[in-house]
Formats: sequence, structure tokens, C-alpha cells
Amino acid sequence: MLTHDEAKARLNAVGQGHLLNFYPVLDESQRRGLLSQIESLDLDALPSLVEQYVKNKPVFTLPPDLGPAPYYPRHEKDPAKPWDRAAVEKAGEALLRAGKVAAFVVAGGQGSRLGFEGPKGCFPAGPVTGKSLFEIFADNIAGAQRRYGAVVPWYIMTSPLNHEATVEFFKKHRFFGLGHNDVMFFPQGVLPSLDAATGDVLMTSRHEIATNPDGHGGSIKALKVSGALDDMRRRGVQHISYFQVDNPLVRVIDPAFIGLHAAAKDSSGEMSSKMIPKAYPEEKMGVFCASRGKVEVIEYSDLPASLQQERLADGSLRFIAGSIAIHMMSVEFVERLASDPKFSLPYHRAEKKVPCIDPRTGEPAPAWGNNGVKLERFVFDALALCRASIVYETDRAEEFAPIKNATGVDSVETSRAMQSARAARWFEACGVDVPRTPTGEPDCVLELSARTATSASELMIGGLTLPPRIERGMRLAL
Ligand code: UD2
Repeated sequence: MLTHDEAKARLNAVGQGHLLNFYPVLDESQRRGLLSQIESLDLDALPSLVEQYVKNKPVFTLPPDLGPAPYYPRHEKDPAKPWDRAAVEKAGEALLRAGKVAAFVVAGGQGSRLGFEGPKGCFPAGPVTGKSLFEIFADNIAGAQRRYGAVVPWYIMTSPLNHEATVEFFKKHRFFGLGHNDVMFFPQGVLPSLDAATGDVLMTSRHEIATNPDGHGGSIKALKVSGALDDMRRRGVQHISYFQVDNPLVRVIDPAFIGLHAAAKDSSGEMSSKMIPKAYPEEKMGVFCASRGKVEVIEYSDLPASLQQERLADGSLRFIAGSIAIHMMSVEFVERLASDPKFSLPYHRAEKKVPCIDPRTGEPAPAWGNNGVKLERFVFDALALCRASIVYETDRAEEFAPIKNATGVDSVETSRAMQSARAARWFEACGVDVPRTPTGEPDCVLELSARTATSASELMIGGLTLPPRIERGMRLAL
């Protein structure tokens, strides 16, 4: 463990000596905690981070040859890029049957927009049952294990802020029936939050440095450091199905996507992505673009309005492929990146309100606007490091209903309505009469677990006796 004098010398060398201002008045355990926090920081990197991201703001420059990324259309007979769905699904299913696919959720984010205390994955998302997001994903995994007769190990990236609470939640719910040894939790790394005016590292108290999770891009290193990659290798896992914690409609295990990623001729099998057509130009999602022969995601805030709004002759958006943050990654690719000492993804900067103390007085600093700069890495920046990467179109109504906000767009209300609407369509496809309102919404609340079915056709052949009709106002979960 770093001594006080060593810490002082190293901090002074990078202009962050204020972190020890209150050391003399701390008790022994506070001193140890602070020194170990200081030891865990990459102090040598700080001056250049402050220079690049606080004193200056990086200016995003569009690559000159930027165009929309090509993609596999949802309908395999689309003449734009026809593909053989049956063969692709077979390839994906073979990998699943051989136990070569793992599920991976990034659940380290702070979920502050939702205003929910606790890990976001614990949020009650099911429209009828109020099942948590984590349970909905567990249902997907349990269903896949039954269908393919093989274990799908599940890796859950938390952050130091929600790790314990996440593990406790799983224990309390007995891992939702999954094997305890087949679910692995590990926390992602953190970065110090910086004073937006000076670049000084902020402190939340006299003995604690303000930190923030290092972004979902931190998952590449965290998979390695935590031993998750080794665990995958031991199990013979070759591909990782990556998804975010906020989307209860995600198909955690999708044989067609797995098959395209692993077997399509133009895929290197390193990292692939799912997209949905953007609903309107300003929709807040990253856009799949192509530049210098590589696929990349440009965040909505970086894509100029003129490009966002550009339309093709048929009226559709030219940059239409919105990222829903669902990827397949090969274990080999992640291993290659994470083992390279020179590997690093770019930082993205966000100005945020960070509660902190005044480093001179030790008292809480008066709150003012966005006083802090948080740096994060984004996982989709790894796409540029692939030899070749494919994008696959999917249907928003079937696979994307994120819970991000307390009210309005992408809220629990819109997500529950979309979950119910999807279940209604699947029931109707099986011949069940579903009541609808004059505006066409289901006039009932329905919820289908992925243990029951992950598509209308599975529901049809699943051997369940479905009711011939659903009554108005009925709440039904299967
Ligand atoms: C993300 C994408 C956006 C679009 C959208 C789809 C980014 C920057 N933007 O927007 O383009 O695809 O999702 O829903 O990704 N997380 C961690 N650790 C962190 C930070 C985040 O695990 O340090 C997880 C978080 O728990 C969540 C996911 O990453 O599962 C997305 O995080 P977000 O809410 O910051 O991303 P959002 O909604 O702004």
C-alpha cells in the first residue's frame, strides 16, 4: 500500500496535491481508504486528460469519406442484400447447442435519469408481473438453455457503486432459477471526476475521491481483469451476446444474429451490431456509418443536423441505421484487445453535476450547474478495430423498448405498453382474439415470458393451450 509521503510526492507531481489536504484530521481507516483510492488511480495519465478534456474540449471531426454503413435487411429476401435465413439460423443454433455462446449485460450505469434508487436491473419492468429487468433477462437465458440443451453462462458487469446491491438482489431471488455457477458478476473500472473549471480531481468528502464508472467501453478491460474471459475459455465459449440493462424487449439469445456474426462471408466474426431504422432524424441514438472501409457509430450529438436530415430519393433517411447497443463479440477479439498493452478506446467527455466538497474548507461546495467533467469510453468504438464488421437490421416493435426516463419518451410507461403490444401481436398470430381500443392499442395488459416463447412462431408450436379470446381489461401473464 502506498505511504502518505509517496502519495504526496506523486500527487504533487501531477498538480493534485489537494487530495491530501485533510489527511491530518482523518482517522486510520479513512486514511487507508483514501490512500488505496489514490493508488488505484492512473495518476500519470491525469495531466494530459485535464489538458485534453477540461482545459480544452475535443472537437469532433467527421471523416471526409463518411457514408451510411451497409446492413443485412430484416427481410432476408430484400433485394438490397438478400441472405439465407435458414442457413444462418442453423449456424447460430449449432453454436448454441455446443455451448459456445455467453450472455453479457452491461449494468454499471447510474440510471440517474430514471430516478430509481438501486441498480437499474432491479427496476420492475414487466407490465403485468412487475418482474425486474434482471428477471426478464434471466427468463431469456433459461428459455435458451432449455431450447438448445446447453448452458448459456451469464456475465453481469456492475460498477463499484452497485455491485453489492446487484449480487444481493440475485441471491434474494435465488438467481431466478439459473445455476449459481453460471452467473458471474464483476465491477467495471472507475475514473476520477474532474472539476470543470480547474481540472482538479473532485472529492465527495474529506476522505473520498469522486469517481464515475468508466463507461460501457470499460467492459473490454473489465472482462479480462475480472477473469470472465478465462472463465469463458474454460467453458469453451467463443461468442458473447452483449446487451444493455434497460431494454426488456431484447432478444438476449438470437440465433439469426449469432449466425450472421459468426458465419456471414463479410463478417470477421469479431464484433457485429444490431440496428433499427431511426424513427425521425433527431432520435437520440448513435448511427452506424462507414468510413475508410470500417463500420463505426457516430453519437447523435456528433452527427451534423444536415446529415441527420439528409434523405434519399425514396424519402427515407440516408443515415438511417440507429444503434440499439446490441452486439455480438468474439472471445478472441476481446482477448486480443484487452491483452494489448497499447489498447485504449477514446474518451468521451460529459459535463455533469457532481456533489463535492470545497478542497480548501472541507465543507460541501455550493452547487452550481454542471461542475464536473466525467470521462467515459464507449464499447462501439471497438468496431473500428475489427477487420470487418456487419450490421443487422431488426424490428423496433419486436426488440427495443428501453426504460430510460421516469416519464415521456423511453419511459416505463412506453416500455410496458410496447411489451404488451408485442405479446398481443403474438397472441393474434396464434389465432387468439385480442380486444383493441379505437386507436388500435390492445385493450388489455399482456406479458409473455421468454421462458414461454421468444417469437410468435414459438408461441404457436409451444404446446400451450391458449385461450380463444382475451377479455377487455384483462391482465394476463404467461
Ligand atoms: C445508449 C447509446 C445510444 C443508443 C442507446 C440505445 C451510448 C453513448 N449511447 O444511450 O447510442 O444506442 O443506448 O438504448 O452508449 N453502462 C455501464 N457502465 C457505464 C455506463 C453505462 O455499464 O459506465 C451501461 C448502462 O448500465 C446501460 C448502458 O450502458 O446498460 C447504456 O448507458 P446509457 O444509459 O448511458 O446510454 P444511453 O441511453 O445514453
